[in-house]
Amino acid sequence: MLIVYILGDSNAGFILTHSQSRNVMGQTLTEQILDDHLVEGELEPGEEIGIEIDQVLTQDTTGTMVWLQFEALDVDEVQTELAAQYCDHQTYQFDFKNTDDHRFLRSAAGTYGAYFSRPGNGICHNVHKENFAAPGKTLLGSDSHTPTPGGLGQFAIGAGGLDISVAMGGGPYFVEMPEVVNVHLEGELSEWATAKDVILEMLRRLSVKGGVGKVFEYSGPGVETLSVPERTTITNMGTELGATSSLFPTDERTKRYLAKQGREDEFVELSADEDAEYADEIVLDLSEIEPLIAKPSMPDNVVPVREAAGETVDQVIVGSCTNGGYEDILPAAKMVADREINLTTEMIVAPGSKQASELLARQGWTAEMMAAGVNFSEATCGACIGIGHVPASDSVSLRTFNRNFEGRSGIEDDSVYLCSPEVAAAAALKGEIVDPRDLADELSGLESPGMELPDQYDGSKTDIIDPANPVDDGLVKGPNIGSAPIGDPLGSDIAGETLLKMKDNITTDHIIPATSEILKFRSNIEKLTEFTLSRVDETFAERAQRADGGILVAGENYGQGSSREHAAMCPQYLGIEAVLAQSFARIHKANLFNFGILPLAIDTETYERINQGDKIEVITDVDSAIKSGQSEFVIQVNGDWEASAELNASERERRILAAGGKLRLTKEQYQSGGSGAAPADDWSVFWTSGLFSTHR
Ligand code: MIC
Ligand code: SF4
Repeated sequence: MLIVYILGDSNAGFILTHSQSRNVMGQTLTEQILDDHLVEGELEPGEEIGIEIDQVLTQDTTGTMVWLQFEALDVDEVQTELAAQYCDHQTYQFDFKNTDDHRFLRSAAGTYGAYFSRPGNGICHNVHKENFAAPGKTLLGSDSHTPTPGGLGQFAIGAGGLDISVAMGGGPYFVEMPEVVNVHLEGELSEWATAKDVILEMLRRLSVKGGVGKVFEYSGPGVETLSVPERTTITNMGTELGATSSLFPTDERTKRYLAKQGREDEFVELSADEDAEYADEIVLDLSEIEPLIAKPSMPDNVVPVREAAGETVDQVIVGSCTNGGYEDILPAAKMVADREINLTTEMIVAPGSKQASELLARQGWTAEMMAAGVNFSEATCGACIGIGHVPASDSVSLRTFNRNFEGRSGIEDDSVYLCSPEVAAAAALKGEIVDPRDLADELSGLESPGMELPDQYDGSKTDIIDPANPVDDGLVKGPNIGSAPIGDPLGSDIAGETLLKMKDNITTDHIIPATSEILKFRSNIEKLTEFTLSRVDETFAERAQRADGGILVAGENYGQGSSREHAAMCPQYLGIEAVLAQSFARIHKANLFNFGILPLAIDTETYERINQGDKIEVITDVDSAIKSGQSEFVIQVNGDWEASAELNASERERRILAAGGKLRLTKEQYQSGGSGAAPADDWSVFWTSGLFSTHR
């Protein structure tokens, strides 16, 4: 295997050479696209592969760090075919810090060559789908719902910000080759059943851990019955299954969608080979899907709407990257038009993009909804992460969103349900949870609105700034914008107090909550760190600081949810050197490596025996075990009993860990001439290929 690394002009980024596409028979669509982009590894499930990234996206709350890291890498300009910076999460700009972040992002996009979508133009996934998502291309985004354009045949993955910076510099993205699961769709959705119910059914069957290490590839005759927006609702929420990505083949409907967006020339016909082999198959008969709802406070807590019926509803919100499109709001609009929202229920529509708002306004639907008692928000993530429309205490909120993690709405002990726009609108009319089929029996003239796309998505494009015409003169940083922290190498000894023992399914919203009060510090790590794990234990950050670090212990699926690398960066800043968990969520585990924290897997018995406050010492020599490829580590608890813990890491991840994180390692490699030459120690022999030098 010939290894080639091509170094461009000074600071011009990493230039990849492609592997030859292998002549393998019977590939899934995932394998076809990955094979086309493969620069390292083999397409063997569980093996680490490196792929070339065509497009990247980033958003306001992860983007500031992405650009600060890009600046630290000292690369002159973006190397991917396309990069796009969106401002979508905190668009109300409650604090000058948010506005400063947005101005910095605009200046960085212009300086380095990315499209800039202005605050209020919409949620990254919606605006990307409308303007840039392209079948057959790879997309990496610093947001966990990046897989959304899988609904139009793009292979898209969510990752931590540092992975985005490196990909923008031209480096490959490394990920464990997922197992590809075939989701065979049969039949057609019946009246009142929607794409949201399809993905809720998947969550009901598989749980929030059911997709870890997997790609869900949809196939079968049911596919052509679903429009592109319906497909993207499904791929968007594949993230809640823990999946690496979700993917649909492309067809006439994909072509028509792209044509309506004025991008027909980007259509490519894609499908799995007929003799493709899948790791597993799930059969879903669309005609059997009924209206479903996820009860508080996990997206997999799914029951038929009829089982939850009768619960009083105080608030209803239609929006988010899952169901905030024109096609999602229109059914709700048709249902409430000429009717009145229940007087003790508030209904808010938060469009996913300005394109959606503009079309609905031009067609008169906004006025119809307003007349019915609906409030309108700008196109933003907002309420999805507790920014605005925080539910009242002891109240029920029904949302068309994808996540209902406890406290995410902005109030602890919240009661947030997830459902389709149809179920949401039905609840707003009746003031309680009701299956829309039953409401249709009660209200004369209430008919299933179905799915309707506009003739043309002819919204304005005034809110996207082309990098060819930047509007700022260099980077503009306000006083709250710090710098990208660069970690120190892990030593040989790790020991400390178990500062927190946590349960299963701890989300990144627990580790570094979003909400407006905290989000404004995303580019100021010192300040942000004060909020670390505050949702689990308010005293944590202070205790960690006093103890000068320590160890975290958790159950299954630690770090599920968001891609926010701050959930690793802040613990590292507090001196946390190891997390012992029964299992880790994919993006978060990669972020722990990227920020030099040792993720060790422990079994149930060990988890149960450890108590908060216990002193844990990793008695294995950490540095040499990482470097020698050893996976078994021994921990000693309270100097009393021992247990084994496992480091499940690729060679590349071990190297990142040993170096003190990915930013330090990448900088060293890139600045040492980009030759990929490993540092001059004995270990270098082991790493002959280097991080960016391995191309087949
Ligand atoms: C989320 O839905 O949790 C977010 C906010 O979009 C995050 C990104 C972030 O934390 O900034 C995500 O999904 O990755
Ligand atoms: Fe925004 Fe919510 Fe989607 Fe995250 S899940 S991108 S916060 S709308």
